[in-house]
Amino acid sequence: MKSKIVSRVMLFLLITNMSILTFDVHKAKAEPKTWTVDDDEPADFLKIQDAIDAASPGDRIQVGSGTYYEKLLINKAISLVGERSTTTIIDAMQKGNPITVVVSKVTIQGFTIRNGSSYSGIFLYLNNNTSITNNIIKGNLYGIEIYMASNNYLARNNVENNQRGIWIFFSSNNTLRDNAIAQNTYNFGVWGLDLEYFLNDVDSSNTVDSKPVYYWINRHGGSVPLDAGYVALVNSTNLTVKNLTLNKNFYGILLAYTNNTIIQNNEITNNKDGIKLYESSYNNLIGNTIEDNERFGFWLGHSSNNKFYHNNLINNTNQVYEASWTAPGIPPSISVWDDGYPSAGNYWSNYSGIDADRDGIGDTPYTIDENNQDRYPLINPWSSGENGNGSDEDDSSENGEGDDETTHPFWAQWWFFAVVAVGTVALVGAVYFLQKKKTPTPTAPTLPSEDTACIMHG
Ligand SMILES: [Ca+2]
Ligand SMILES: [Ca+2]
Repeated sequence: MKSKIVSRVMLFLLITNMSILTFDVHKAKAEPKTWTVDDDEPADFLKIQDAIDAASPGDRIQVGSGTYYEKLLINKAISLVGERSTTTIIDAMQKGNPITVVVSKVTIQGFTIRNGSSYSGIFLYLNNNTSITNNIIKGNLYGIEIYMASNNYLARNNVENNQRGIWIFFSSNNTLRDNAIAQNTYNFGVWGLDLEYFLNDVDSSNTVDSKPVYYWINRHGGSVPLDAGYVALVNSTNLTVKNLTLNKNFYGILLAYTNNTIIQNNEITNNKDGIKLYESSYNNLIGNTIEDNERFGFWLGHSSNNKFYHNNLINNTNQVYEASWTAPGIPPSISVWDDGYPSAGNYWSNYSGIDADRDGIGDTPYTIDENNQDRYPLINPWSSGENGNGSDEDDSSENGEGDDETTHPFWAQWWFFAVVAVGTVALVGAVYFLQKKKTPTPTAPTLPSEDTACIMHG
């Protein structure tokens, strides 16, 4: 009986305490506070981080014009508002991320965020529902790095002169509007190993070097406009990407979960990777010039049955990367790398074979790996629309055998084919003899160590 009374008293005390606690929480939420920060005028704080440390979730921190040499850690759901983006400056002095956000429901607006050097201007990590608007972000490794963070909103930011502009990595459903991404070594990129990580809402109000971003999801039919500065096709089919100049992005063109597209006559230079295919098949990549890309010309992951021909691969650090070479568990990509003879394959600037019969096609294949080889590598770069090699847009005359037969005398063709046949027999004999002496085994290229994990790092 006594113990029953004691337990009832304890229960009463517990409930009373809980209701007081609940009341306190509600009270704190009901009255968000505004804190002020200024470097040279009266304010609550001199340093922004001191204001963050003092603030409660829901509070607003108003920062006056000035330069704040700080690395901010935002671990509360606060609003951080600068007086004016051009005059309210957060400078990390090359010592770390100017701003790291590790909680949800944060707002950052109206700052210049600079000098992270080898760190990220704004690093969003594992958070949601954060709003980054009206900032100028420069002089960092990444301008804005979004890592495993979803449902965030980025608008009207100028992201310029960073090593990388905006990078969305293993993150879903982020919305980007009117961001001007310019003069970064690599302006924009999105990466992840599942479809959900490519499902971000990036419309063409965003620009890279003043050209629209076309980040298309779930499209079936249509052509990417000629003013494109960035192209990603996600979960799409039957699209055309033609006659574009695409440079200085993480990837010149990204295809993820996309099939049956035509990628033709594009000029893709100075990206990290030229054309990246992930979980994408039955695409035709024809007549593109892929030159001087920092890492790979073509990047392939789990993407088979694509057809590549008449592309020029020139001076990319590695011409092709195939994910199964370094990522165990990913099935090899197996594709077609030529259009048969005499239409031919691709031009590879590092091809070392010869053309003894002078038909413009190398006499030995260009081997990518054991599953992929270009049987008819071009000796000279393909030029579309010129007389030399002919044009891909001009297929009817190229393949119009009927017309040719009626206009050429029979003996001319017979003579021509006889010479080719004798030459081929001689050549095959010579090649066979040489190969008996030295049989090369196809191997995947040795990759620089930083690239071995690139299936994860994108
Ligand atoms: Ca001031
Ligand atoms: Ca030849």
